Amino acid sequence: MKKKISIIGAPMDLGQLRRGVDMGPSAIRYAGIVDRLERIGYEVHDWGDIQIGRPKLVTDPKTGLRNLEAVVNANKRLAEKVDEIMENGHFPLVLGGDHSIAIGTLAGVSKYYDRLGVIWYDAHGDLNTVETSPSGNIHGMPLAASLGLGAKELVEIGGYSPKIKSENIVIIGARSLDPGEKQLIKEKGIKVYTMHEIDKLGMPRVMEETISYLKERTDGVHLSLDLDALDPLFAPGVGTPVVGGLGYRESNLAMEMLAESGLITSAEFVEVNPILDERNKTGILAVDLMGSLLGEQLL
Ligand code: EXY
Ligand code: MN
Ligand code: MN
Ligand code: MN
Repeated sequence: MKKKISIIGAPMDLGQLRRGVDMGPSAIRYAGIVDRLERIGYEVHDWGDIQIGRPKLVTDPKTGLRNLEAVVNANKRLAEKVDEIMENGHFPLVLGGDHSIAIGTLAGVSKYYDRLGVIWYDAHGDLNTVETSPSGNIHGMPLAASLGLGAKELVEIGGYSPKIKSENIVIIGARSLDPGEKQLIKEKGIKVYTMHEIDKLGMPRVMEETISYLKERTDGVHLSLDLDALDPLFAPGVGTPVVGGLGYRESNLAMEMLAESGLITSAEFVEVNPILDERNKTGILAVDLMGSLLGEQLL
């Protein structure tokens, strides 16, 4: 019987300031994700995109949060859809949109597990709260919100909190962390492989350690992959590029090792912005990584 994957797009650009990332889901579809997964042997259901709305862009005068209400409402809708996909027993593959959508994805997924793990593949920590955010952009807060930290409206999406525990998180690719995030990582003992550890240990060792670390303590693992984890040479189409990032093959190897491990139970690929891209290079890269994650063989 064919394994079933349900794709859903969240064309979200309200969690940050650069227009264009709302076209991420179409850029990924345009790069051929459905055919790619069918060719691997999956039965693919494309649920289309959730409604984001085109609200007036606002900043809360008290908290500095941008577009809070619209981001919350869209993530509630995403959580419901992802919940439905989980109930159908399909593998949820969520296409972003900026990284604020991870709040909705995790709200839809984590209730199906007792101890959900998360691999946060990202140049950033996305661990900011109202108090620590330098920007008020909610795409810099989803991991904190999913831990139960930050604005109540974000933390309570899906009707429960927290979604995940700090000991079940592994951040890979970090190279741009704010002071408040570094503080939180230390306080909570979150496992982080910055670019320094990755350079020193090599991706094979980082993935071996990550896989065994999560295997022994979780009953499902969500991959939240922000394309800005990769070096801008390979992924120019992202809103917050940071030089000195992960390589093309290095990231495909990471995905291939995750595929071999059988660990990943849901995934999202975020921050693809075709307006900032070169001929959909980042959309094509995202589809390559999804293929590797979902078992594409080179031989
Ligand atoms: N840490 C910075 C902030 O909170 O504004 C930048 C966050 C970028 C977030 C992108 C999605 O990874
Ligand atoms: Mn339900
Ligand atoms: Mn991110
Ligand atoms: Mn990022």
